[in-house]
Order: sequence, then C-alpha cells, then structure tokens
Amino acid sequence: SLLPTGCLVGRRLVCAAATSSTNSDAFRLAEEGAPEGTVVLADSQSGGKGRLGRRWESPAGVNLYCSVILRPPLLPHEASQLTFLSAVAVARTIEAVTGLHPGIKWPNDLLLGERKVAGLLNEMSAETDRVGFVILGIGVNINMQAHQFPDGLRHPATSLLLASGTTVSRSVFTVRLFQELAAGYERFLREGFDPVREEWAGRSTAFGREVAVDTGAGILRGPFSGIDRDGALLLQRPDGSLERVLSGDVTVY
Ligand code: BT5
Repeated sequence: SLLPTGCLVGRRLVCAAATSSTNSDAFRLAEEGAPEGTVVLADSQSGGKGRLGRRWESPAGVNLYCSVILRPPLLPHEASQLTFLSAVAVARTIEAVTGLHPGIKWPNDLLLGERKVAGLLNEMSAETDRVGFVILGIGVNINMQAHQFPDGLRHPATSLLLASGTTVSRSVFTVRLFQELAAGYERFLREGFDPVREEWAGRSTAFGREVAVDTGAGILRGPFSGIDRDGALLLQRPDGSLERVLSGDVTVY
C-alpha cells in the first residue's frame, strides 16, 4: 500500500468499481461496527448524493469519491465541526498536489476561482446524547473533462485537470488526502475546534466580507463574522448583534 503505516484514515479500505453511493455503503458498514478510519472508495457512483436530496455527478475513471467513518467523542450538535475539518484537509491536499489555491465556500464547497471543484456531504448517526459515528463524504473532480459536466448545474464547476492543465494522479491525491484527514483529526482530538476554525476562516472566500445569505425564508445581509461551534454562519446585524444562520446560499458582494 502507498499509505504510511499508522495512518488512521484508510487503515481499512473497501474499494468498489461501481456503487450507488459510498456514503450509503459507509453508513451501513458503520452500523455493522466497522472501526474508525474505515474508508469506502469507488471508481464511479450511480446514485452519488449531494445535500438536500441533490445528485453528485460521479463518472468512472476520472474522480475521487470516498467516505470516511469516524467515531468522534462529540455531542450531536458539534458534529458539523468535522465538515470544516474535511474542507481544510481537501484544500490542503489540492494545494500540495497541484499548487492551485482553492477557496472554501460555506458550508461545504471547494472552489477554484468561482467554480466548484469538490463537495462534502457529512452524515451522522446519533445515539441519545452522543455521536455514534460520522461519515465524511468527499467528492473531488480530479481529471473530469468539460463534456462530462451536465448542463444545468447549480453553480459553474471545474476539475483539477481543467484548472491546472495537467492530469493529476488519483492515487497520489487520495493518499495525501487520507494523511491530511488523519493529521487534522488527531489534532482536532488533542486541541479541539479552534485551530480548525482559524484555518478554515483563512481559506474561506467570504469570511470577513459583506455577504447576502439566501436562507430560503429570506435574504440576510451583513459582514460574515465567524462560524460557531455548531457550524452556523455568524452574520453581523446593523445593531451589532450576531445572527446565526444554519443553512443557506452565500453570495459575496
Ligand atoms: C455537495 O452537495 O456538494 C456534496 C457532494 C458530496 C459527494 C460525495 S462523493 C462521495 C460521497 N458519496 C456520496 O454519495 N456523496 C459524497 P451540494 O452542495 O448539494 O451540491 C450538489 C450540486 O452540485 C448539484 O445539484 C449540482 O448542481 C452540482 N454538482 C453535481 N455534481 C457535481 C460535480 N461532480 N462537480 C461539481 N458540481 C456538481
């Protein structure tokens, strides 16, 4: 294996040529007791999932689709901290492998310029007052070609190949990502959320800027002032108070 010994993430690896969704597979394995660090990796997905029932395009032979099982000692409402951790790990990996500088768009998109290159979908099983397990679902467009993107995506998209002009080795990318995830998770267990939040803010496209957030129930405007321990976006209101936004689409203006 290319993976250094002792790397928590990927110490058990379940690989499939094709599956419906690596997140669904990992969820099932976790329910059956699979240990922390187990990863499901697939070459293609027929039912790749985005948030809110949306679809993740998952053609064969070009991209990365994986789901990591973690069993963090967290309260259910703190589990979204791990989404920020995985966003930082993916951003670091893109930088290390390609030299490109991705931005993170709250809560879970990685962008190159204005185009989405990776998406994250975390799912959780909660026991009464503790997290049972978390599935970190990660999709990265690595060598996807322009004609493989369907029309009518919600946002413009790209791949590492399209953005850099060079084919990127999927195995090199994947090994680096597992190492970044493992190192990030170990640090998170030792030091908590603050270092993750700080690095996330530094890599965010909108942090500290004037934004409009479409919450579905209306549009809120103001400076993007932080993220709290539940992963909510903190928006400063004209009276100086902070408004917590748990979900929505952010536009910088
Ligand atoms: C996401 O959802 O960005 C989360 C994507 C997570 C995918 C991974 S792959 C491994 C694991 N197993 C799964 O089943 N899922 C995870 P969301 O923010 O809802 O974005 C979805 C929207 O992005 C779609 O409605 C499309 O408009 C667009 N989209 C779909 N496929 C895309 C792609 N490959 N690249 C860029 N944009 C895409």
